Amino acid sequence: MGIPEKIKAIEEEMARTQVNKATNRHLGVLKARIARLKEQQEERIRKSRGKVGVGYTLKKDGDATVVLLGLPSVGKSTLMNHVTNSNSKVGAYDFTTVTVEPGILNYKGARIQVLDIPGIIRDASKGRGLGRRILSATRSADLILVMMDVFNPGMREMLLDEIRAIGLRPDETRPDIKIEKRGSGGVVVTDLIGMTEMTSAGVKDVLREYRYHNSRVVIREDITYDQLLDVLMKNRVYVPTLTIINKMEMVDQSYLDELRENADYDFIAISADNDLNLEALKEEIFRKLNFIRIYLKPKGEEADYEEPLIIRNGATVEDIADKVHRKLKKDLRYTRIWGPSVKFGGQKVGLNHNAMDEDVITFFT
Ligand SMILES: Nc1nc2c(ncn2[C@@H]2O[C@H](COP(=O)(O)OP(=O)(O)OP(=O)(O)O)[C@@H](O)[C@H]2O)c(=O)[nH]1
Ligand SMILES: [Mg+2]
Repeated sequence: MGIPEKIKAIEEEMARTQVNKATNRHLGVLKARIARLKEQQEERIRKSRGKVGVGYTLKKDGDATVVLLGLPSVGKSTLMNHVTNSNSKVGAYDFTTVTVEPGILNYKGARIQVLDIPGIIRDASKGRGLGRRILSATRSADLILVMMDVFNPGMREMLLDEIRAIGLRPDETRPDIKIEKRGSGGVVVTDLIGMTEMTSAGVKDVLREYRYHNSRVVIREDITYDQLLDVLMKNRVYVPTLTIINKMEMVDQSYLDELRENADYDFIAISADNDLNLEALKEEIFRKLNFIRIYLKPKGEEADYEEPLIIRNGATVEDIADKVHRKLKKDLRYTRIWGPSVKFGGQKVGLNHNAMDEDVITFFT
């Protein structure tokens, strides 16, 4: 039996199995088997293709990368041209854009890379339209702009499903799970209190499917087997989204009000072509990207409060050093910080210290 047949057989078994507390454990194992088979399948495709046709890899540039995801003709390229320095082709027909077009949006001192990609249609993840290779550009996103126009506001879930199918987890955070591999002792799962779906025995079964024979597992959240598998699969990308409804000038305010009432998501309405709400959109992108400002203070001098270094929240001293200069780390003796991330001004910090907004930092080389 080939891999697709095996997957199909397991899926059929899952469909026959009723979902309840007693079968959850078994379903978890079946899900794990499918996940492993799919990984093997991907691996084979990758190998057979060699270097050509592997996911779209465009060099990351700027302080963060955002990707425009939407059906054809919703106005992605128009928006791109109105907020960045680039000139992407615009047309009144579908699939005007045929490749990934990069541009830079400068806003409040941040350089944000924007990727305009071809329109995405249902089953793009299975190769329809311009396909999977294009879709894979979304994997490099720090934020995904899910774009629709006023005529098709219901396509959001379809678009999210397409990126889920290639391993993205939009608007989810990585579950709080720690797995330590050990030399012996079997699989030890710390007590799972208040879990809705999972049991310790089920977690053990799933881990065994994943060839974790000796390991200690700590789970601190009520999660599902699917979420556990996401962590085991490693290639998952957890990414926030921002929804945009374009061509707002085509409808009146009451239409938008009604849409806002009925939609199960928040959105920002714009008209890319008429520059309506684009400043508000830029602000929202900036806010969603969670930037922090770091003031660099050269040794023995005043800090530079005029031009802060802009970096994503969660950045470490190491990330900042790398951003200041590629080779700085090599000559770095120690680092001192004044500001919100330390207990006292001038505190010595290590490379993996997390910086906070408005920290002042001095590198001693
Ligand atoms: N009325 C109106 N039309 C717009 C607006 N923005 C873009 N358009 C038009 O919509 C059509 C498609 O625009 P594009 O920017 O090429 O759309 P796209 O999403 O990049 O399309 P693909 O590259 O084919 O996926 C063009 O005719 C644009 O002029 C808008 O705000 N209002
Ligand atoms: Mg386009």
